[in-house]
Amino acid sequence: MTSQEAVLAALSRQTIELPSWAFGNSGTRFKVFGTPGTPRDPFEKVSDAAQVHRYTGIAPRVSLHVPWDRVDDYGKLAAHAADVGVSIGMVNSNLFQDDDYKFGSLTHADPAVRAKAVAHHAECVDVMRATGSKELKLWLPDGTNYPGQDDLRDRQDRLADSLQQVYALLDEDMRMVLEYKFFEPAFYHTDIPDWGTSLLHCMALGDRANVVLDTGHHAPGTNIEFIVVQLLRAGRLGAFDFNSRFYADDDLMAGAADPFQLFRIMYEIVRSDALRPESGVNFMLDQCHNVEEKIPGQIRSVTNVQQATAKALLVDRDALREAQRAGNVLAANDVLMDAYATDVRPLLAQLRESMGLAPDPMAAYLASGYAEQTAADRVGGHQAGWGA
Ligand code: PSV
Ligand code: MN
Repeated sequence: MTSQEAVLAALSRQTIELPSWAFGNSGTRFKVFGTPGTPRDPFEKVSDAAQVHRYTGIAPRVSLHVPWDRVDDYGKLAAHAADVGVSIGMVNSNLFQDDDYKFGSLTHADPAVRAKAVAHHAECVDVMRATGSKELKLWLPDGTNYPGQDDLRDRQDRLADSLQQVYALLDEDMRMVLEYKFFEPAFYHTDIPDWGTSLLHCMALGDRANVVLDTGHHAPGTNIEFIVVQLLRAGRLGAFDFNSRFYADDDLMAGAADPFQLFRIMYEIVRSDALRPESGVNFMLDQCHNVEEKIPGQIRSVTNVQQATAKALLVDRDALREAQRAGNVLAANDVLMDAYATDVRPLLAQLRESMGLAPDPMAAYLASGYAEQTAADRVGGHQAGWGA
């Protein structure tokens, strides 16, 4: 196999999972804007996600968020997904939109609130069984705003206990991934603020609990690829939530703010041979499209991740190793920068044509008339939004 063939082969196996909530309306705490054609229920969100897969060929799964994607018949939702050419991926629980969780969910001082938060995961596991999903994702908003507000140590102990109960709900072939975030909504302390805390809890739980790295959940300047290396070494990188940020957890399109960082992350993935679907890393997007069109926003994000991956695969690893061993700093840096500077768009067009797809997914989607059709069809009803 020539190296170009090897790169194309690796790219043809790459998959990226889409968040159902990217297709609903979203905004900031100031305003959520409506858009014509926005899905009104989870079925329409899945249909929109399928459009992204239809034109990119590498986005075959949709992640659900419960309760945002609650339906009467989950079997029907999974069947609808199959009809439109995708499947249900992770199920994300929601511990941040219930009045009872004001002072915490799985960490709450009141055992009744903790029990409620655990029970919510039993519902999520039922959704997983009904949809064929194998992964449960947890993110906790838990934390405090003021020193002394609650006991930091007790909260960790309660968290460990609650997580054990959630883990025990999983079937043998299911796994759980635990996300961290350094601040927000809490401002003084967060109960799972970083990868180390998430990893410690995962290690205490067992082999089927791994860490989720959301690229927007770090302090500015954090070397995220270094965290990727650590988690891969430990065999505990469960998933990414890709998005990009200029300030905090901005949830902008992946690769829009810092494409070089995305390349550096994907290089470490390739370097550790973790791109293969069997590696156990789920490459997901977690984004909100507040001002841009949603389906095109997802297409752009998928192709940004794909471009970063192609560049990472093009790194001449032999030349890099040689330069590193020789202590040739500039030559080593050049090898990486050469790959990063490569225009991979022709290669990706070639890949798509070999997959029977149009070379330019964005142009093909825009020409399809889907946006105009859904804007005309989806009239009346309540548009889906972040939180509904
Ligand atoms: C929290 O900020 C988070 O990143 C979690 O993944 C949530 O489930 C998601 O955002 C909701 O958009
Ligand atoms: Mn996330």
